[in-house]
Amino acid sequence: MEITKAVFVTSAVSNDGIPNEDHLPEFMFCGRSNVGKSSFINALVRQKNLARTSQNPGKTQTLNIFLCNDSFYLVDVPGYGYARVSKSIKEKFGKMIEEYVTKREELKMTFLLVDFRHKPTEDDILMYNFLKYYNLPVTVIATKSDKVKNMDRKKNKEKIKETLNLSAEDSFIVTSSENNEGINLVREKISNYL
Ligand SMILES: Nc1nc2c(ncn2[C@@H]2O[C@H](COP(=O)(O)OP(=O)(O)OP(=O)(O)O)[C@@H](O)[C@H]2O)c(=O)[nH]1
Ligand SMILES: [Mg+2]
Repeated sequence: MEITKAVFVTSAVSNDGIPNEDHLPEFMFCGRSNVGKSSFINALVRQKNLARTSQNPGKTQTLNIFLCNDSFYLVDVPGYGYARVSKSIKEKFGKMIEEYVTKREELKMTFLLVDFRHKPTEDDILMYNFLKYYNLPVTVIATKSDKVKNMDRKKNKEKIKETLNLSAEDSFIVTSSENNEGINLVREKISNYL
């Protein structure tokens, strides 16, 4: 599947702010701050600046909704694990994502982004278990593969799967928004669902 049309719809701070009267399926991209969620969405839709990205963590601060091919939504959410965000903001982000994940019937599949260079953090493990608890299909996306040496790929892959205790039914895809590795596999995941 190609995403031939992708438009920003709105930013929301709660489920009520997301218009979806047609009940189109929604796909969420979550993960640590700076892991590359917004860049990944841009790679997926082949647009440079649809989702706003930054070198500094903490860029995305709301649920950002993009309508694709007039038939489904991609949802970009604030990252977690960013030390310099105040406690009250962290709680606000946490509540926003929790409400979205637990109450949103249109949310059909989730993508958990982790950095391919590093062992998943405690927050990553919590997020993965949280999504599993709500019976949401999870695809783990390892990001920034362009920064990983060939000789380290196998080792890093195993480390991530093992640390998250990845279930057999969940997919794991190595990707790069720089050179587009794996991006097609994620488009396929979405089109298989559709
Ligand atoms: N080399 C490389 N850099 C990447 C890749 N994906 C993202 N980046 C860089 O990582 C930084 C963070 O990217 P974002 O997409 O803004 O990250 P985010 O997860 O949306 O961050 P928050 O909105 O703060 O939660 C930017 O400097 C991107 O250019 C990748 O695949 N390869
Ligand atoms: Mg972002």
